[in-house]
Amino acid sequence: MCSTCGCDGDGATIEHHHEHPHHHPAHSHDGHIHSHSTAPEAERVRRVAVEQDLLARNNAQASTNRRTFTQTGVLALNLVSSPGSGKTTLLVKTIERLAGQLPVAVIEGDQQTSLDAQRIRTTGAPATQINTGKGCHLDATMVADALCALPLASGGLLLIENVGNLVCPASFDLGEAHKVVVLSVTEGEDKPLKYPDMFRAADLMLLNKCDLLPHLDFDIAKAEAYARQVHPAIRIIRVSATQGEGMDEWLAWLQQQARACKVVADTLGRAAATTTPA
Ligand SMILES: Nc1nc2c(ncn2[C@@H]2O[C@H](COP(=O)(O)OP(=O)(O)O)[C@@H](O)[C@H]2O)c(=O)[nH]1
Ligand SMILES: [Mg+2]
Repeated sequence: MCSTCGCDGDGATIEHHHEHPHHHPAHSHDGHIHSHSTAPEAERVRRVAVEQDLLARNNAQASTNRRTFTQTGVLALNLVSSPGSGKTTLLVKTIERLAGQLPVAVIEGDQQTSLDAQRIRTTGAPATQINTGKGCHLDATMVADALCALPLASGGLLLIENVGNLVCPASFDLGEAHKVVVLSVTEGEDKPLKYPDMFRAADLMLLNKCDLLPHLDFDIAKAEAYARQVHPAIRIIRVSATQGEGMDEWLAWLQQQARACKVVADTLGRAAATTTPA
């Protein structure tokens, strides 16, 4: 069960391309977590302990993932948003624009279907789909398992599209360098205030579908102010995945972050080489 909402993630399957989907029990979410105030105190304490254990185990696996990314020199990003904000569209356009410049691999998270992984594969990029079943977020073990089937190139990108949900994915570290929250202008300005954990957890907010602004009653300055109210240091880029606005700034940010990851990996590699006895 998810420690945040009590949803059941036990039925997750990972579809490796060219393979049949298989049941994936390794990351079982055990425990039964609800936060009803009427639960007896002992039961409440037990549930809090289970919840803490669940998050501790996730954090341990996330650290292992992060070490892998750091040593390999891969920039791993966790894209989070509500359903339909344009994550997959953004990923497809991003991969197309980066062709020949940066190697990109993608992990797709949805409760059901491989539709998004199929959309990514049309670009030629390798993609692995994770279906979380009743689960509402990806966890670090799902990502570790999905990595087995994905090529990670030094200096390249691993883009992880999380399950559409502005709540639970905020609590689950996948080992990413940054969470990137996508908010589309059709969702209302108030979402950063209503879901502050997510906007606090993200280092970058992509404000998508800006091409629709002339048709909407959406106060973009207010949306940005709300995001900064909950996370003063959050970086914001206004984009339109379909029309291209802001994509240059987003791509420049990606390139800069990817270069920084490669520099760290190269430095670690040289340090390891000089300390290894001949
Ligand atoms: N007008 C407009 N529509 C967009 C934009 N980005 C995505 N969409 C549309 O929004 C819908 C949901 O997009 P999708 O990428 O599937 O969202 P996801 O659920 O976050 O992966 C699709 O119909 C897209 O064509 C955008 O920048 N502008
Ligand atoms: Mg999608």
